[in-house]
Amino acid sequence: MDQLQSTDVLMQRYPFALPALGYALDAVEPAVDSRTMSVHHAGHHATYVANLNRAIESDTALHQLTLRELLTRLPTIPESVRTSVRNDGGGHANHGQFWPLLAPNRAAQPSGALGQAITRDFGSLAGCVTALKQAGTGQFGSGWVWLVSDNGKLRVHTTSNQDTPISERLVPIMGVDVWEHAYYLKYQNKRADYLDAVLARLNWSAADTRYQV
Ligand code: MN3
Repeated sequence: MDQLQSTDVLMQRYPFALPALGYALDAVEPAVDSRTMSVHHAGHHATYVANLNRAIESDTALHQLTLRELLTRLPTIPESVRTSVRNDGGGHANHGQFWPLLAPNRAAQPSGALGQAITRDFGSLAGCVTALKQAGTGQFGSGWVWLVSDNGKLRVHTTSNQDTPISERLVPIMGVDVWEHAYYLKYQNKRADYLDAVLARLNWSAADTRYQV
């Protein structure tokens, strides 16, 4: 498996590669069970990468663009591949930022500038987590719940399917997958229980590095 770090995926160019998880499949038990982790990473995420590569294989002009550039220039992408870039490219970007958030040996709280901004914009980390849970539970159908920076101000945001805040010129600080494939094997329909478990064990040091004042 490619040993790229997950955080590097936005800088990748064609051919795109699945990043290593960076930890064992059972490292996030019990919040995320090893079977879900395996299917999600080697199944779903790998499929987004393969489909993105297949979609733009014959369009060599697009090979010059990083994943970030593809996703911030969606309106300029040829119509024949735009949907795949949006869905499969978005899936690659979104999952690439998700795995480091679950990394073991975690920082249980944000520090530095991000910690201060969360206190400023939500009152406390608990207030932020409550808002994330509420939005994630309320997202209808498949999607993601995000903490984004909108010109430095933090807010909770949701996207449908594999749409990514990057395409809306927002800076994703952290995003949690609320597709059923992220939790159904263990939690069935209980998305709120999955969100409780995952939001309580985020590795905030992965998010700290994404917040630039
Ligand atoms: Mn997923």
